[in-house]
Amino acid sequence: MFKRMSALLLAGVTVLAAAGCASGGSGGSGGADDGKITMGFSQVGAESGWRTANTKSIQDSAKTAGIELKFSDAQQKQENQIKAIRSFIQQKVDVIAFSPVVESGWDTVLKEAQNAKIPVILTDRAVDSADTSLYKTFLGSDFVEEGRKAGKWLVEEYKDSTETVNIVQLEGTTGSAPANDRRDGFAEIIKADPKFKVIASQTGDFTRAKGKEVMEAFLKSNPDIDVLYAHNDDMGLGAIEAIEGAGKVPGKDIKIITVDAVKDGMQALADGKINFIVECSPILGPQLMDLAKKVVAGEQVPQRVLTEETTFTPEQAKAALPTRPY
Ligand code: GYE
Repeated sequence: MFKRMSALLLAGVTVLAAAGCASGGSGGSGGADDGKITMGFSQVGAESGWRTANTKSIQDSAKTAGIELKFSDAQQKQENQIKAIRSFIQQKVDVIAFSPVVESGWDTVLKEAQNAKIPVILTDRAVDSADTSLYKTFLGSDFVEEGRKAGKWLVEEYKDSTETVNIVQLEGTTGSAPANDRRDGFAEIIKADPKFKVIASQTGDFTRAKGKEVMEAFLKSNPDIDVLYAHNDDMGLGAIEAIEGAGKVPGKDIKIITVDAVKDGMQALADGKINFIVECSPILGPQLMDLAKKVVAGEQVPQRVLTEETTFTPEQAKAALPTRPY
């Protein structure tokens, strides 16, 4: 009798252990014993075309990879992301991934995830935590390089001119990695020639509405704007409305550089309203799911995984548009 019972118990333990193993042996079980990986994902919000494409990529690839996704939209608020991460910890998910709205202020909650032995993957945006053991890897673009690419196009465009070039800048969300880095990369390149002057720079929070509003204010206080550098397509598209509203021709009276290369941006580029777009790929889902599987299995992954990106002129946009997936 005792023997039979202990055999049964042993069998039970083996099954449990196997389930634990399959769900990653990372401490979290995701509440399911079916061997499926559960990922908690805290998204920034739905502020731009880029973000919509990014969300779709993550949701679609979770399905394809057989990963159960708990998805939460933070509406561009850090406090909502912290709440979501805490709730993922409570639910004992196998892995947490998130795109941090701003760079600072994550150490406490990341420590909580670490203590709960739940691995964290940074997607798209970085944190400025000194302790890099708080996350397993960071998947996303090199935003400084994107800013440099924007600056290099400008330098080339005005290489024969000796006159001052008045630039206005629409920055992304204050304190976010892409806003900081795209500003710095651009500044690094244009500072080589004093004819380039950033005469106004303000956040448009990565949205079309804010981009329009801030550009209207720029136009009112600066009669002589030569160039707009917008940290994403959406703000650039909002600014185009403001420029047209002021009776000027976007792409001619004011040259426009943006970042992202989502469909609406590419259409405006093909139409000559934007002059140059630096690509930033939102299709991070497949790589994210791949990294998640490895991390949950306890495999080593590189600390940094970069996305490959290019740039587009109007001609290149015309050629790329028919097959552009987002
Ligand atoms: O460029 C912008 C979005 O973090 C790279 O966020 C992302 C940026 C993207 O709102 O459109």
